[in-house]
Amino acid sequence: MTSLSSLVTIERHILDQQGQHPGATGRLTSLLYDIALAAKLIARETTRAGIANILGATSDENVHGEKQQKLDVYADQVIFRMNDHTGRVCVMASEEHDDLLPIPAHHQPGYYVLIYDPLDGSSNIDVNASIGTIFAIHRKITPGDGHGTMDDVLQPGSRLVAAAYVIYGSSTMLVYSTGNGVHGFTLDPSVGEFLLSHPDIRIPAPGQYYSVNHGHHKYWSPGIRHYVAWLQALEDTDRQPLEHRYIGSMIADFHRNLLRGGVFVYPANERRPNGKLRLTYEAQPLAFIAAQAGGYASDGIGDILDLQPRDLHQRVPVFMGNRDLVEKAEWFLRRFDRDLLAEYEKRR
Ligand code: P6P
Repeated sequence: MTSLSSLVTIERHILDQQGQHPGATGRLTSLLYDIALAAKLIARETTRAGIANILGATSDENVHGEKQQKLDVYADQVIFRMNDHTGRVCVMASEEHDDLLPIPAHHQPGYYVLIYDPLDGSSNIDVNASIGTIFAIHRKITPGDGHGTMDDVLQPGSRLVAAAYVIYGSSTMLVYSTGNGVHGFTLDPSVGEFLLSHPDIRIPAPGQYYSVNHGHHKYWSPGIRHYVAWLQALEDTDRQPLEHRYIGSMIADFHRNLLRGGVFVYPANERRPNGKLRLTYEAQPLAFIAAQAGGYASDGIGDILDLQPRDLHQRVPVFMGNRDLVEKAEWFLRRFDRDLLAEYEKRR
């Protein structure tokens, strides 16, 4: 029988965390609870995607020209509908929509900004690989208590109030931070509750894994090639190589590296001069979580949390994980890719 003292639900934990914020109003707590509820609804569909005829692609494409999978349309709609009427959010933005998602006119806008990637790695749905949802939460910074604007959304990651991701894998986990460490919860489907399973996650050192798509090698810059060779210890007789693990679903790769130590790398390359991953709803929230777990996230030049986003769907090169492994990437890029970095810096 599980002892009652060990049954910490996400609601209990968020409330306890809130207790550490004197003057907290409980609005963020309620917003995080709404996010956990949306995660449960999405988890229910991901675990039965094959049965619920929710597999496969729709006939539509998203703003990036990517075929929309039925499940990410469902996830996008669930998250919006769980938050559009609560009076806690002033504006939302989603990977699936070109523009902002305003709060419907008949609902009172709130104090927070919710930006999300409803189902990252959704191209893996049909092959049953782990996929994930990513959330970023900012405070409204524009004056007044009306609807939020793009200025409220395009804030540096250093101003994030909270970030979370959900991984739908062998079990469903929700990992979040409000700036007081990183905490993981595992969904107990028998009771429909997220229960604390990974308190105070710290990224272990030294990192064990590196995650990069070797199929892009021919498009890599000299700096990236030298960095990956270093990760593989190709020229070092006195150093062990890191293990290569790459699922092609960032949340799954990020989550393993967070728990076991390692670095996730999606660099700029010849075909993607700004990388593939988006700043506001992928890189920023994961950089926030990585930093809270004692790690670091860089675009190859500096801290991703310091970047001022220019566009909602702006892409950014990403190196996330153990600080020493990420800073090594910065070193190799400075050493071998000076001209490329100068060009990238103009677009940064
Ligand atoms: P590639 C999924 O489409 C995604 O955005 C991330 O989840 C994943 O890490 C990456 O793209 C995979 O991209 O180019 O290696 O197939």
